[in-house]
Order: sequence, then structure tokens, then C-alpha cells
Amino acid sequence: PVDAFDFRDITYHCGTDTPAVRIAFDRPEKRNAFRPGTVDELSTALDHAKRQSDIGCVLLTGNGPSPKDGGWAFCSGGDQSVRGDDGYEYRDDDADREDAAEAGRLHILEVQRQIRHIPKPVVAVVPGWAVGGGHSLHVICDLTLASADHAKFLQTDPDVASFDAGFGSAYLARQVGQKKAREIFFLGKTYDADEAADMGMVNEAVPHDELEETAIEWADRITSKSPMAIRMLKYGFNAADDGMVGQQVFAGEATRLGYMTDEAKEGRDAFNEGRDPEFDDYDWHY
Ligand code: 1HA
Repeated sequence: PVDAFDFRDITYHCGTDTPAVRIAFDRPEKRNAFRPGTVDELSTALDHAKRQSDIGCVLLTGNGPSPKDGGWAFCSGGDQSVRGDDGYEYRDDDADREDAAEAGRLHILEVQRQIRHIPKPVVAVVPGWAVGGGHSLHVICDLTLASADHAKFLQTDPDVASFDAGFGSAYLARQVGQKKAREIFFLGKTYDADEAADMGMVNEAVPHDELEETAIEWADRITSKSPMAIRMLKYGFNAADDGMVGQQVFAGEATRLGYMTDEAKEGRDAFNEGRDPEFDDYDWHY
């Protein structure tokens, strides 16, 4: 575990041999449903993982099995027992928070954006149920690896009068096509890992007892490659769907690469030295 944090609803580990982190929902008795405090912790862990320059991959998963009945889950979405009238509320254990009295929270959407924009691949490692807002989280991850034995994919949003009409449906439609995405939300059928892989929303289904080791193999493969290339590719894949925000994020990384050139250093140095910049040595590439 990463010593800096004392998390309650998630576990957070940094790899020793593999330059990856493992973030896991840790409410198995609730099928890893998230309450506001869970979302805060997830956000903190993702932000920390983003800032670690030696970390190249995030594995997002759910701990299990449930001590109650042995069931496995990735995440079953928002914890319905703390859903108030305008979002999810800090209650019970959360009551000592300063902001406990604030309005209902839907900040899992902010975490979705973190996953989308973190400059390293996020792999959803799905050992069991991926349901509702938990289904949407796997959709938003860059890759999904699932347990062939226990993973189950289900959209219950309309059953509980909720709707991820944002990333959780729009990106899903990009992955599985419009008809299939509408089937997932409108019919609410349960799919196993092989069916989800056939549809294109899961990359691979592996035997349950090989799930974690396969996830680490994937992290090893990803992190053996050029960090710059992986980062540019992730943002390139995002760009068209993310509109001007996608362009901005991609352009930010292009700026970083630009700053590393002698040409950019000349621009900076000329300003700092109070002289005109001398760009004659630099080509107009074609
Ligand atoms: O859509 C959004 C959002 C959209 C926009 C903006 C923000 C959003 C934020 C969140 C969400 C959502 O996530 S809405 C969708 C909320 N999630 C659900 O509707 C799933 C509800 N759970 C189930 O359908 C089922 O429990 C299950 C398919 C995940 C598992 O079924 P299974 O294996 O039969 O187990 P089950 O007995 O039902 O569950 C085990 C325990 O976990 C139960 O508690 P117990 O009776 O043992 O005390 C069950 O109540 C609890 N549990 C499971 N899921 C949740 C939950 N408790 C609270 N919230 C849950 N989501």
C-alpha cells in the first residue's frame, strides 16, 4: 500500500517490480458500490498516480470476494442507500466531514474525466459485477480485462431512475455500436465476459485465477513502451470525441515536446537575454 494514504473504501498499491498502481474498490459486501467518500478517495489516488513520473499504468479493480456470500464485483455504481434527493450524500461514517452538509454529490463524473485525461492507460480489471455507474467506469477505462468465470456486465441505470447520458452511454456506443448500446441501457440484460468481448467493450476474458497476473502482464507490456508515444496515442484516441477539450489536452502534450527542442529554447533564451530570437537555423519542415 502507498503509505501516504489511509483509505477506507479503496485500497491503493504501487507496484514494486511493475511501474503500475492498483486501485481497488474495497466494499465487497456492497458489490463495491461507491458512496461520496469512496469517490473522494478514488479521485485522490488517481491524482497521486498521475503525478508519479515513474508510473505508467493504472489498474482499476474491485476487491473480493464478498465475506457475506462470496460474490465478486468490480463496482455496482452509486450506493443507493445514501442516495438523497439531489445526489449521493455523506452520511454515517462520512458525517464528521466538514462538507457533510453539502448538497448531494455526482462527482463520479469528475473521476470519469480524470480517467479520460490521465496521461497513462487505465485498465479496468473486472473480477465480477460491473453495474450501473460501475459499468460506465469500465467503459471509460482505456482497456477492460475481465474474469471469464465471474464478470457480469449490466446497466441498471433506468431501473433506479438514473442515467449516465454522458460518457457511460456515448463512449459505449462508440465501442459496441448504437443498437447494442441502446440494447444495454433499454433492455438491461446481463452479459458475461465473452459476450462483452464479442461486442467490443471488453478486450479479453481470462480465467478468474489468472486475472490479476494477466493485468500485471498487460501493465508490464504497456510500461515497456515509450511513455511519450503512449501518452500521445491515448490523447490522440480521445481527441476526436473530446472536441476542443481533446484538442487542448493533445496540444498541451505537443507543447511539452516543442519546449524540448533547441528552437523553443532559442525563443525562451532570446527573451530572457533581451535580444531578438534567431530562428534561421531551424527548418520549415515538410
Ligand atoms: O447512473 C449513475 C450516475 C449517472 C449520472 C451521474 C452520476 C451517477 C452516479 C451513479 C450512477 C449509478 O450508479 S445508478 C446505478 C446504481 N446501481 C445499481 O442500480 C445496481 C444495484 N445493484 C444490483 O442491481 C445488484 O445488487 C447487483 C446486480 C450489483 C448484484 O446482484 P447480486 O449478486 O444478486 O447481489 P445482491 O444481493 O443484490 O447485492 C449484495 C449486497 O450488495 C446487497 O446488500 P445486502 O442485502 O447483502 O445487505 C445489496 O443491497 C448491496 N448492493 C449492491 N449494489 C448496491 C448495493 N447497495 C447499495 N448500492 C448499490 N449500488
